[in-house]
Amino acid sequence: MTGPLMAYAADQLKERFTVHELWKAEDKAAALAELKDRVRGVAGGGAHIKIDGALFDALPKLEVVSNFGVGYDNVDAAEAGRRGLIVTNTPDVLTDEVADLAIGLLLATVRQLPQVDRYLREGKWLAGAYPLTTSLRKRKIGIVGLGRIGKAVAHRLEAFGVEIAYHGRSRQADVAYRYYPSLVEMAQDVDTLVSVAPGGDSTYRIINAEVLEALGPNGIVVNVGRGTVIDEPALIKALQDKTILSAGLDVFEDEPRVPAELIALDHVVLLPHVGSASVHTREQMGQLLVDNLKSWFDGKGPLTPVVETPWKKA
Ligand code: A2R
Repeated sequence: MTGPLMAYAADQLKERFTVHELWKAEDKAAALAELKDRVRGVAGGGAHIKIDGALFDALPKLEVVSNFGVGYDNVDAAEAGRRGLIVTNTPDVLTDEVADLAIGLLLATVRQLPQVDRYLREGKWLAGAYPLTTSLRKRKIGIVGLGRIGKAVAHRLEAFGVEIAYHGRSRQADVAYRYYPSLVEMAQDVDTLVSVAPGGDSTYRIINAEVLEALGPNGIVVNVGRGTVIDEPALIKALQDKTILSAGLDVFEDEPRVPAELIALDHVVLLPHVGSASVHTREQMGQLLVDNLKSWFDGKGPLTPVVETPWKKA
């Protein structure tokens, strides 16, 4: 294990395997040298230790990396693929939970729910009603990354009667929403962006100053994918000078460190990366992490390999 995992998953791993807890070692290089010829699987989670070529070099007997989470930008999966290693993630089991959270965060941002709650607690209601807010009515929503979670968000949004468009590298065959190959062009036509795109080089800061400018003064950005997808300094500036209206963020570039400039802005809603963080869904994710490793070491192949390390049964 490269980082702490919930007991639900860790206990199952310890029942079946000999588990070494790398993040607890004070001298990680020495711990790795000692484990060199014994480690065949890695259970990864969070950003504690980068799972990359250097780790693969240190563990020559490694066969499989089972990642906790659908996003695996903490793993160099392309390098794993080149070396014939398998990487697995935890897709599908968290889709509905993250989509629910995205809708909650969107509504919280539009109707300022945390701010309104604070208003009541601070006794301000006694002096008068909370100022009127913006509305979800008549909003046009552009989804960045219409994958499993993006589609679940869109499906929920249909019930709200808002217009839906999306941007990604390719058109999705199974939906009728308007597709924009250009993110800037979509931002020009919508007033709300919901980002559910993965991290990594290809999405690094694609929601940049130009996109925020195109979104305009009524613009709202919601991000439940990865913090690196937004140019955070550009977002802060756009919020400070009112280039856009507001933002609802569950993910940040350098978690758990959130820029003080964002925290200082009262009109944004900030969550500590809780998209999938319910007991139910985290247990499902933990189970899939465990089941991938069990399946692999039972000789049955991985259950959910990532695209960079496809699996073909021999
Ligand atoms: O680009 P496409 O057509 O392959 O669509 C994928 C989109 N995507 C991108 N969109 C714009 N620019 C890119 N460079 C780019 N790379 C990928 O993101 C696809 O529609 C979507 C990802 O969907 P799934 O792979 O089905 O992932 P899922 O389960 O929806 O999770 C999305 C992300 C995770 O990677 C975590 O970062 C987070 O949500 O939890």
